[in-house]
Amino acid sequence: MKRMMRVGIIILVPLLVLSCAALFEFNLFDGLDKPRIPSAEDLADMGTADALDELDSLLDSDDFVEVLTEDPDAQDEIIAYLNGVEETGTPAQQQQAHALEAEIIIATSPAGPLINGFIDALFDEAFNPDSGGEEGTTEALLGAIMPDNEQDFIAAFNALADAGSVYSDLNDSIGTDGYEADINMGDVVMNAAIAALVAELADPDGNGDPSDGVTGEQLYDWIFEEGPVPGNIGNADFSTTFDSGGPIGHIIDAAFGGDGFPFLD
Ligand SMILES: [Ca+2]
Repeated sequence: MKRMMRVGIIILVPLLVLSCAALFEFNLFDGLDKPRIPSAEDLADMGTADALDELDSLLDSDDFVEVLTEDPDAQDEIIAYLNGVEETGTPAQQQQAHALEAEIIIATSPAGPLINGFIDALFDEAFNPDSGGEEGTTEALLGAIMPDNEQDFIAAFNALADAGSVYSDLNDSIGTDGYEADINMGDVVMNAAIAALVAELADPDGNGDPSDGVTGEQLYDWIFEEGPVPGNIGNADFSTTFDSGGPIGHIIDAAFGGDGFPFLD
């Protein structure tokens, strides 16, 4: 009996230590790993230039984006801070703030995974028509990247339409002051292009009033539920979306050195 107890303890103690360690590790690193979201006060204390750079580097972290996605109040606080910089910053800071605002809107919505899926699919052999596979079709590509439920689809559509309007402001700022910001335009231009297409659907005349546009609900019904063709779809005109005078013309020029969108020649 005594021996059994000893064997039991020999087995039990390491187990306990291990489970405590696991518990400890779990609690400790769960708390530590989660990136802290800076408050508006933190950002103000840093000074504008450092605050913008800090947000830029935080947004490169998937963990940060995940934490921020779960905290709409923190998103609002950061976006309000960026809106302030868009009003009062130097031209370079205004441009960086616009780019960060649009990035936050997209990354914290289902549009973020959608765009990442789209970019992955572009480089995926399975969706390359030249590879001759059955999957090399627009339907397969859309099927792979489109949010498959109505709520996510509409949230992605609305986020892209909102971001499209912010990119249009960025575009105007570049048009007025020249391209000043220290931001990666290669990253910006892909998001801006997709957002501009959705914004054209959502608000064709770009006046901020969506009553002349198509809603995410109508689009989802039409594509997935065999609903009617959205009444305003004819108002959208994509023929000039990527032109130099279009909503992101200056962004495209800044990204590609004034040569226009290289894929559209
Ligand atoms: Ca409108």
